[in-house]
Amino acid sequence: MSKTCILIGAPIDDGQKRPGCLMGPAAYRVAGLASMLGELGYPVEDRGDVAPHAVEPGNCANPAVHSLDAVRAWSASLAEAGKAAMQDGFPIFLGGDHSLSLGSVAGVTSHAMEIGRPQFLLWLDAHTDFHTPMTTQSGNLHGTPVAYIAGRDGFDAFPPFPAPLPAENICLFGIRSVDSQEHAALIERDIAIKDMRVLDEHGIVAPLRGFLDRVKAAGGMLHVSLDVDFLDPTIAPAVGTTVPGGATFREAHLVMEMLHETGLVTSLDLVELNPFLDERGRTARLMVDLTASLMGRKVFDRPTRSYA
Ligand code: B3U
Ligand code: MN
Ligand code: MN
Repeated sequence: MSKTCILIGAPIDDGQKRPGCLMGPAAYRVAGLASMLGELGYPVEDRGDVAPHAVEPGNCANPAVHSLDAVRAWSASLAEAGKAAMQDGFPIFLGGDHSLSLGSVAGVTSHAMEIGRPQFLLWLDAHTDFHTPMTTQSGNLHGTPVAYIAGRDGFDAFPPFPAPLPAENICLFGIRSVDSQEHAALIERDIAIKDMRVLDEHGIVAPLRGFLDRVKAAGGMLHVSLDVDFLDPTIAPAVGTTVPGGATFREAHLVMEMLHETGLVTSLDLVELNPFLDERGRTARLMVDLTASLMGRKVFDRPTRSYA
């Protein structure tokens, strides 16, 4: 029996300045995410949109940071929803901007900690999202979750991340935009950075397989965080921070198919979709189709013989 897919709407757009991401969960529902999962044979439970928790006001010494309390409030509720969903099935967080991962990854990691398994993270993104609230210049907290998850200092306004992930458990994939403060912090660490220079030379298969082999050998749980801007803007225009030179349609599907074949993925974020910027729903539909590949949709099943 397949795991139940648990849909968790996270209509948050406080982690950046352009309005619209809060329509993301609705767009995924309209694009047929639940029926696609049902057709693949998964029971689906849509838990609706999470509401942000009430939190005491916090503060941050960096005056550029905006919407701190809103993001803290969302993080608290998403961490709780994520942890609960891990006990019941396979959570899919429907964003919302990438600041939602401050909560979603905290929640799934608490669960992994409780059951005594190591948590791994695959970050599919044009950006490294490795700022802290103290280093960000844009003040957009969607640029910070990887730093939080890796246990960087500077997150005093947030609860301590449950069991920060060691560098070897993180892979940033598709990277092509890094700020100097992020670069300085990353260069000191052993986080795998599969930037476009690496992917142009080696393709996506070997670098991805290298990381997945590590997850497998460690008996890890794998959270995948898919930012729309991982994809090339010509195929996925509905995102506020387009960066040219992203993953092609075929590369992106292949990444997802490989992830499915390993059977290692235990939770998923779909983030940064801004339906207001979309063209007749094509980006929302592509994200649903990529999720279908991740969950096992394929052209041919090849149980016994190769068609090579
Ligand atoms: N690093 C820049 C840009 C950025 C990060 N994540 C996104 N954009 N989506 C910043 O604002 O932190
Ligand atoms: Mn991102
Ligand atoms: Mn990004």
